[in-house]
Amino acid sequence: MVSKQSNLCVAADVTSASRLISLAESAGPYVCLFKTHIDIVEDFSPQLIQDLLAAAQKHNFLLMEDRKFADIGHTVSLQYSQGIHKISSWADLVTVHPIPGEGVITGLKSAVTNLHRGCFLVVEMSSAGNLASPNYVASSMEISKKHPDFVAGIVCQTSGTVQNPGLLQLTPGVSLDCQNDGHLGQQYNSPEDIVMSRGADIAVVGRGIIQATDPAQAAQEYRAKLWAAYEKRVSS
Ligand code: 6AU
Repeated sequence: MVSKQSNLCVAADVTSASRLISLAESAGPYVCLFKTHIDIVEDFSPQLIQDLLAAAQKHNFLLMEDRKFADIGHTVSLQYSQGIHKISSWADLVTVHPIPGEGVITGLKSAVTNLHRGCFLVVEMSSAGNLASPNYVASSMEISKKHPDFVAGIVCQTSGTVQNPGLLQLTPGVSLDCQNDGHLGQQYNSPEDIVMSRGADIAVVGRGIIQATDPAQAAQEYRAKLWAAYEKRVSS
């Protein structure tokens, strides 16, 4: 983040391998994290993973697979390491719903004994009407404390949810142009609000970049605004 002066994570929600790699090449220089939903890629192949890893190395970003694991420990350990995507073999980071309890984390950890891997716990969502109650958030934060060797951060919306300075706050729902996406439920804030008022360390931008006419230029613009807000917050 510091060397690239970037607290931008791009949400690369695209359905073809060529678009995914093209985004990694165009937005890659401006992001610290490249977030995938690998199960929406229609022409997935192991070669795509090799190409993503090469882009990650070339442009110095980490790969996050937004799998949102949410099952019992045994099942998530298989979902993480097996099947056609073999997520644990390439994704530096994954997302996890704490709804099953601590076993979801011990299950994931059991699949990656020798790899340098981590997760982000999704404790609050950006969507309208989401079910994260204050009790759910508090209990989820308790779980996060038990696994500092694997929980790298928290996906949440509110400043103050993350009080442990050892955890990064990742916050989606960021747009320069829109306040929502209609009946689909997403809710957006500006880059300044997300960092200054909502406490994001890293901000997730999807359609604001990937649907822009020039994704590289949009990524540059979001990076500059988000980093300026971050520097302002940490120096105030
Ligand atoms: O900017 P968008 O709305 O095009 O994309 C937002 C991205 C999507 C969602 O799957 C993801 O952020 N997301 C998450 C994550 C990161 O876990 C949590 C959440 O509460 N809201 C949300 O939109 O790839």
